[in-house]
Amino acid sequence: MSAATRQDARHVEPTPGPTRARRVVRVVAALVAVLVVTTAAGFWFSPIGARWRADAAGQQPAGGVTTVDVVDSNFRPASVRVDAGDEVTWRWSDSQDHNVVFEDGEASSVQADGTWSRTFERPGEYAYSCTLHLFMDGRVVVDG
Ligand SMILES: [Cu+2]
Repeated sequence: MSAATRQDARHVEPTPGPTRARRVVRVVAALVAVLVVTTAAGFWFSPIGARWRADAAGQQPAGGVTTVDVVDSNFRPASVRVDAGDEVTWRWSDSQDHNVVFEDGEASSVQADGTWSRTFERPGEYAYSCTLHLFMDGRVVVDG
């Protein structure tokens, strides 16, 4: 009985090498996961994260608004809903230069003041951003 137990113990006894390595890998993986989560959370709640959270894609478009303010490195409101044929005007009021560049190629110049307008003839969703600050983005939803 005791011999059998000793033999079982010998069989069950894991080789220390791989088990230890596996444990180290597991601990490192856990630490990396914690690091990734805390970094992501830190970013999410940082001022830049707040801008990302405020991004156009996550916002309900403001209806009946045809003037977008370019202020404090933001488009306000970042998302607007207009009717086909409407003209939307961007009004700069910032100490930094910005532009409005649409995915379809329509673009304002780089400017710190003044205005730029675009008329939207066709229904659809038009995404744009400031190419100098890629976190600045917006969209125009055009109803038919
Ligand atoms: Cu900008």
